[in-house]
Amino acid sequence: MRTGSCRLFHGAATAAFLLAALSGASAADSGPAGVSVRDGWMRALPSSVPSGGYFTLQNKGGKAVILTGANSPACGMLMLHKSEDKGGMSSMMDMAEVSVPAGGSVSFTPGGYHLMCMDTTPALKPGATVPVTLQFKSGEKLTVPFAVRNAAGK
Ligand SMILES: [Cu+2]
Repeated sequence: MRTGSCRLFHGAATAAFLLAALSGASAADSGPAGVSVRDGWMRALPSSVPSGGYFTLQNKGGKAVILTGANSPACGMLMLHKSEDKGGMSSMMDMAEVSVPAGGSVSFTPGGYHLMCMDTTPALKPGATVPVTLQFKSGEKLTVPFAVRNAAGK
């Protein structure tokens, strides 16, 4: 019965891990199942100028997720924006929600959806890493590190 006991042990180890993860503070910020963030970064600009945050939100889960907001200790306020080109004039709109379909992804890029970091703190300096927490309509949150780059995006 070697296999049986091995499986038993594995099950116990998994349960212990899950318990540890659930009781840990970070577990509450692990986001909806299957949802992850890739290539998160924020552009540091001279103080008091709003800074953009960019990333790709991937949803490998079985149902659509809806992003409703974001926050970061590096920003007084972190807003969901979308840049739009209207007759050669670029403008930004506040977005109340951004939906990511099941099995899909949404890219936040300069010129499209982006995060807008208002009232930046000194933590937002090139070379640093700042945490960003994404909030979903389900009430779940996902906290990920964003790299801070300079005005040129490097
Ligand atoms: Cu903006």
